[in-house]
Amino acid sequence: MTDELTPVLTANWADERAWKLTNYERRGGYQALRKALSTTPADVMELVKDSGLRGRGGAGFPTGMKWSFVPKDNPNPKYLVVNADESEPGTCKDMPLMMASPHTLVEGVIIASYAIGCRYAFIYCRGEVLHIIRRLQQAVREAYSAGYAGKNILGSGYDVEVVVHAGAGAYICGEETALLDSLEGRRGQPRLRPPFPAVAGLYASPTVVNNVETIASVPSIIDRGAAWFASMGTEKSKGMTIYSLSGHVKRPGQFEAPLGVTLRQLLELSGGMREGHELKFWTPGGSSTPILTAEHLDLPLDYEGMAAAGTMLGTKALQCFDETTSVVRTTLRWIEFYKHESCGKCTPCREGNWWLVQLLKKFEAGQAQQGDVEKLLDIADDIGGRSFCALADGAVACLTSAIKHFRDEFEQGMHIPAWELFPYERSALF
Ligand code: L3W
Repeated sequence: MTDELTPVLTANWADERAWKLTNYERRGGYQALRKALSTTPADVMELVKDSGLRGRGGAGFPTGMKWSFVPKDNPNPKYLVVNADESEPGTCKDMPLMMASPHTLVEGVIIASYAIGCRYAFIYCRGEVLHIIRRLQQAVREAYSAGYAGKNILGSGYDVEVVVHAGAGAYICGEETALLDSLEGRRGQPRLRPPFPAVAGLYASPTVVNNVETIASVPSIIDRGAAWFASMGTEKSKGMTIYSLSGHVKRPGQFEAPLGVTLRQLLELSGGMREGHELKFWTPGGSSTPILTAEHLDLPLDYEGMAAAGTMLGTKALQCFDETTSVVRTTLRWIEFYKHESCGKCTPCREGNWWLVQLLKKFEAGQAQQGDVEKLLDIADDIGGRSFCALADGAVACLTSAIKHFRDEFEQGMHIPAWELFPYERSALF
């Protein structure tokens, strides 16, 4: 965004070697850590609270408040776990952040650990992204060698061990409690909440689980102050953030902007929709958030603006589809993803998504019958709100919103098989 206050998180991405410690330090890296260590943990927590920073992983929970839930009188160790298991469809902000500037995250981890009084911090990263895991490990090694991590950090007397952990590539492990199960060495499946991790998380001990972008925002807040951060964004959605634009746009990619920017403004930055085509529908935060249409181009992309439109800001993954896209087929692809990724623990999610796929395939093949739209909605109603975690709610959100906005396409004949639309491409499709 052209706003002089941003970019912050993406500021150095164009520098090919921004990931090196020396380059990070040259740009003022780890000064925020020095500053934090010269104050009390309570001061750091208060600053983050005052900044208005909210979780960037999807739910937008106030970060400082989450940190303050960690009980001080609990004798167990306290843990910080960074959720770097980014896998929400369309979401691609944490991976480039860790690749381009891993030290921003590592510095944030050490400051956050100091604030909550934790001595063991974990970065739980998707197992498939080996290049990012290596980059993080390298950054953590550099931080140890320079005295920013480990024992007696910068002579302050404060110790913290930072561990990079590779997951095994399951979407469910992005759900915070399944992630904790996985980190403990078990099969990743969600736990019932409460208790929330802040009270009983890793090894049943107080654990703060925060998204990569959330923690990476902390050094700049310490460095430039809560008022600076709060001067960006809207009344209740403060600061800058990274939006991922993908789909039928001319220049897909990551765009950093203050919260509250509109999709119309972001589309200008990404060159607009591809030539000769128009926006038909889009997701505000990946496929787990109800879809919107061209009518919603001017809504503020913040937590409140999206809630008022009946959706969620989520991970800010703006997938834009033009008028050539079948909403039925897109929904089928998404539900296939959720069916595949359902951990199977809750029956409505495990069985319901399987049934939705069977039925949506009938729509795609043009074989759906009278009453099948109602059947889809009925199954969706049996899934949403009836499972341990948000995977099931996310799965049905794309379907019910697609029916809300494009019911005619489900009821009429746009569900034409792909090979009838593009007869010569059949072999490429299957
Ligand atoms: C202590 C309380 N802590 C809430 C904490 C809670 C969590 C955070 C938010 O799902 C969303 C979901 C996806 N005492 C607390 C408390 N907390 N009350 O606050 O909690 P919650 O339940 O609102 O959300 P969640 O379960 O964390 C996250 C949506 O994000 N999403 C998914 C993204 C997927 C990825 C990925 O790629 N891995 O990020 C996208 O939109 O649908 O609604 O920490 O413990 N009283």
